[in-house]
Amino acid sequence: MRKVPGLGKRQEMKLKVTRIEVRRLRMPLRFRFETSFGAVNEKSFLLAQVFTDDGAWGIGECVAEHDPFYLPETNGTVTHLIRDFLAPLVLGHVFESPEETDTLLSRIRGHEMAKATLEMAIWDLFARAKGEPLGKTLGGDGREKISAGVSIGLQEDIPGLLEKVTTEVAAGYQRIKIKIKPGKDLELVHAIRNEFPKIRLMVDANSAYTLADAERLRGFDAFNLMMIEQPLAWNDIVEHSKLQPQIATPVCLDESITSNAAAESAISIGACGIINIKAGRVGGLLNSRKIQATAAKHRIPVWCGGMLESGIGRLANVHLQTLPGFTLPGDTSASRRYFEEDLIEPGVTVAADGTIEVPRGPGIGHEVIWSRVEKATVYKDAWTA
Ligand code: OSB
Ligand code: MG
Repeated sequence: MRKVPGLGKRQEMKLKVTRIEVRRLRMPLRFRFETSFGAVNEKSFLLAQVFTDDGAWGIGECVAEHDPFYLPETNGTVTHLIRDFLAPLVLGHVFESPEETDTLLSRIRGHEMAKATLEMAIWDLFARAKGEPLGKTLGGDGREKISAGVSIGLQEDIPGLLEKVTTEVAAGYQRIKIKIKPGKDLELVHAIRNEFPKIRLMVDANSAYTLADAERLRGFDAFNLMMIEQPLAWNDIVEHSKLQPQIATPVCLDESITSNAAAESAISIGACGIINIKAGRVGGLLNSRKIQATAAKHRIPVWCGGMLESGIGRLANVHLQTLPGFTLPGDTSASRRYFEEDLIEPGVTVAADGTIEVPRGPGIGHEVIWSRVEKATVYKDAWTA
């Protein structure tokens, strides 16, 4: 990026993407993470880097997993989409703003995770080129810290779960989320509430229930939960609108919200009281910003979800949470919880008061440690304009 002398802050920036690199990485997780849809011991994911001819670059992390058990996309489908449909549109395109990316890719239906991977790399490219933190480029409110929460997977037994909760509460996390599924639900919450009557607590079912379970789900109302996340089918907003009036605990939607249109629909039919925003799930940061604005208009709180990201995606999540609507602690936790060695330095850390500092450096804001990226890389592909 050449900076044009004499032009003010509002100078027009034109960035032509001439090279895209996509790699798949494998990183061991420090714990087994079990949800109602499966369990993982390692993080298997894609990173995309976009380049201009004069050496500017940006990086984006994909939230797709090895298998299509959370949502339909996988590392394989994302690789296919980028190679055959998205990279050809991005390569050679002269971007005047990161917002353009969504329009450029709009002819492709669905494949939000694939689109978000490149879109987030292009946001990072612009932020670095401007020499400012990603959150600023995105239009964040300039807050210096965000509130951190934590997501605890299904455990072997209740004592094991209580031990995890104890550890995370002691670490300062401002909100505890636990995973549930039929057969492992009310008694978990009951046990936690006995020991921790006052903590901010919520549950995430990852679509493990049906409307026929409404009475069971109403049982959660006794435990003063902040919300119940995605109790019903991943693709069914209407069913959630039928459940919400039957329970007092606010429903939060995760899987069902893959676009701003879905957010509008869900809110308009009363399917949820809270929305979990994951940039990777909604096609990127622009759509995250739109959903946040839609929710704010209807006074629906939002928070930022997580997908066990490496530091690269984790930092993007930190910046996203500087947008005004993010009022609740999210699922962004410390790098150390997940990995012996993260891909960034410094790693994301959580202070004793349960906050994370927003990086002030350009782009995602911390240094990418390329030797670690290389070590974790299984394969790499590159395309040039
Ligand atoms: O539903 O929020 C979810 C992880 C993988 C897939 C789906 C979800 C999650 C988490 C983990 O809850 C949040 C995190 O620690 O990154
Ligand atoms: Mg969830």
